[in-house]
Amino acid sequence: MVVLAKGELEQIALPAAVQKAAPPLADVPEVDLGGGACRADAARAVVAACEGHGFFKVTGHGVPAGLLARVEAAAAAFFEMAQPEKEAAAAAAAAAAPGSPFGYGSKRIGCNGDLGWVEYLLLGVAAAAAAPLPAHGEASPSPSYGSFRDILNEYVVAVRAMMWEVLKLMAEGLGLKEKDALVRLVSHEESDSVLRVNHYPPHHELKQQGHGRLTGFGEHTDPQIISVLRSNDTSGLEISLRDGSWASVSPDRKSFFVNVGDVLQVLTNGRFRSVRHRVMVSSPRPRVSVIFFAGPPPRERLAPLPWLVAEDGGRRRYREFTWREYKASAYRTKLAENRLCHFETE
Ligand code: GA4
Repeated sequence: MVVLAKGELEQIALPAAVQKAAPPLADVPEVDLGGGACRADAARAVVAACEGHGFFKVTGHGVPAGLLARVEAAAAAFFEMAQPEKEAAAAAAAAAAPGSPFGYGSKRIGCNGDLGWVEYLLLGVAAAAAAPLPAHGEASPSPSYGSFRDILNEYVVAVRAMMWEVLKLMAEGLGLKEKDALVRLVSHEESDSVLRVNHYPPHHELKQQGHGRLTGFGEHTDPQIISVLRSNDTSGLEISLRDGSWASVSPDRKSFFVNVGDVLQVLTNGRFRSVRHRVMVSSPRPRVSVIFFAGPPPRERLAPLPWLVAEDGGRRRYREFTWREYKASAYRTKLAENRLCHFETE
């Protein structure tokens, strides 16, 4: 990890007044996909969680524990490599999509000056091939990156299947006539999804200087439809509650955590909540998380679903826009900004 300049330290290290750790979230909503509950109950639980925190835990997901362990080990090995090696290894991902944020990054998040105590790998996911870029089989600059990419491909296939199941349950719980209305958006061959692997290194030296808690990834909402996160056993994730306070989410490496994204808030006419969240770094152990952000095709026209507008007494809370338009607007914002306000009808 690169040494921080003074201005950067001020942005990442919190002032003493906000050093206090957030209390744990007491009622993490849980959805068991393993058939423990009847389907209608699971669908109701998904909807209630999306309306409440906009966040829930998924158990009984069917993604093999062995695959999760391999992803975790490969990610740790990747981030242990020397800086130039990491940059070179991931350069192919950036070259495959020029002008995109893809590739390896350290501290800098997006392109509008956001900083965090994090290094990451950001990869585009080709929906048709279910493969992060660059596609499987291409020459890789290092054998270790090549095998990491293969493991991530396997992970994407498994997580997508689980995510589709969650989206089907959502559609059922919302009473949509078209049961695959949401799955369709993320499974199209042009669907624009992203895989992010984050590594939050421990910060022994800064801790000794009195900076107990650092901002790993600053507060924000995710722009896409849903995000599916899995982390190792290190804490750090916090979500914002409706009263504006923050609650920490206890890590659970056996489960996944699902976030409602901005587009899903729009599709549901504001019924589901795109949850504001952040990652704070205070643990002596590194945190590693992998997040799959499922987005629609760039040309897709997005607007509140008619059924949900009707249920809301005909009030349409957002205007229609394309995902390309939304993304362009999002990339002009800083992380913490409210990106949906530009698309509200009143
Ligand atoms: C937040 C969710 C995903 O990590 C991400 C991020 C993206 C980036 O890191 O390039 C953004 C951020 C995220 C929202 C606003 C813009 C874009 C950084 C930023 C300041 C990959 C995404 O899709 O949006």
